[in-house]
Amino acid sequence: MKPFQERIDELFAAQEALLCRKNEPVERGNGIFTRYKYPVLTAAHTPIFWRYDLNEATNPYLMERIGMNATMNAGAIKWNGKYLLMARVEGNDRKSFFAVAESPNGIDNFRFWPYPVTMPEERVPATNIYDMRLTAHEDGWIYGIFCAERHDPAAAPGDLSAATATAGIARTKDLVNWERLPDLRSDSQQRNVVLHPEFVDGKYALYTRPQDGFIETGSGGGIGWSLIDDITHAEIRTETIIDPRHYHTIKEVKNGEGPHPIKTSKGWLHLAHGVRGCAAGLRYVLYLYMTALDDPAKVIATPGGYFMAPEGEERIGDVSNVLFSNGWIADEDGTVFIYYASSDTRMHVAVSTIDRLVDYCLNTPPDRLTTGASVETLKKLIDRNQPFLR
Ligand code: BGC
Ligand code: BMA
Repeated sequence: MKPFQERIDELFAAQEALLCRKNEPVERGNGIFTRYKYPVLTAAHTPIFWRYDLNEATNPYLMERIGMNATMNAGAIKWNGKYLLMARVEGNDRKSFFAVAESPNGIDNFRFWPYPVTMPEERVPATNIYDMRLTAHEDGWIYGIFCAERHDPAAAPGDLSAATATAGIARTKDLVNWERLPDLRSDSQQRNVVLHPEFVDGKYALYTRPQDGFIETGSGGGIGWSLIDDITHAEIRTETIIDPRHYHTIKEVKNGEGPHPIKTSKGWLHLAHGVRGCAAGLRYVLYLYMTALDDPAKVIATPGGYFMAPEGEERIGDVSNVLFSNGWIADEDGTVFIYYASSDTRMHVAVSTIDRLVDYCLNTPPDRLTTGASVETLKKLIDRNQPFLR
């Protein structure tokens, strides 16, 4: 066996090469966005000193002591000129936790901060927390809203899978020290709850996703909207569905808001996920929609079908056939970095611009819900293109 120090040096050198690898755009896209070749975060990006005991006396074989299984579903924010991902890191023990990874340019060189987030507990501690949406609110706080999962106290004896999903709420000024607020009170279970960045009618505004059970949305009709009187005791009193699910679409079974929408001159630009069931299980894809500038709950554009779906290696992972996004960053120059996870395993980036994404939303035909209507829509484009064909 090589000397201990030599083995350690090799470990660090190999990781350094991974962390410093330059990312490359994948050319020949669809004009809407550009994918980047390498995942921006994987389990191998987590610090070596999280996983290994570096003391030869207690770890002579230099074995991993705490395994990291995946990095996924990251919130995102630009912070002091750096691109930050609030990753959902999942250990080999299936517990997720939050950890910040920082990049100078948004596309590569993501490096974890030394410690994961210590999230204060609610009155009833959660078993698992995941999928944080970050919102720098106009009240001056940065909020993180995430799913807090607990074993269902009403579960039948022996049923160890029945669980409850609740929106956990916390806020911070520095992304290190968090103040935990009471979980969102709601008659239904909630996942994919997102805070709108501005006050609406003087109130905090939440995108919600009511669901009857832990997995099934049941009568939960889609992405909801609710105004909240007091964010320090957040409670849903009224909830309206603004983006409904629909039979035989990409969001037949479930949908959910991604990160908070981006404000553009033409309206609020939203990124969401849609889910359908198939023989292979649930298929998660990403879609966009827009709402009115003066009324973020009023849908003004619904481009049909998916915006991004799993491709190549993205298709495979712990939960295959899944793209999920809860983080994007709009830069001052109009560039948009879309951070998405594939198959609950790794994080990627795709890059576009506000202008392109708005053009996509306003000019992609909506889903008119039947084959007949889709063929008519297609024929119209073919007709309009005739003069341009040589
Ligand atoms: C998992 C989530 C998943 C949810 C519903 C949770 O236990 O951690 O990733 O979205 O179950 O399937
Ligand atoms: C969900 C999400 C994600 C996850 C997806 C696929 O319900 O909330 O946590 O990526 O399932 O497992």
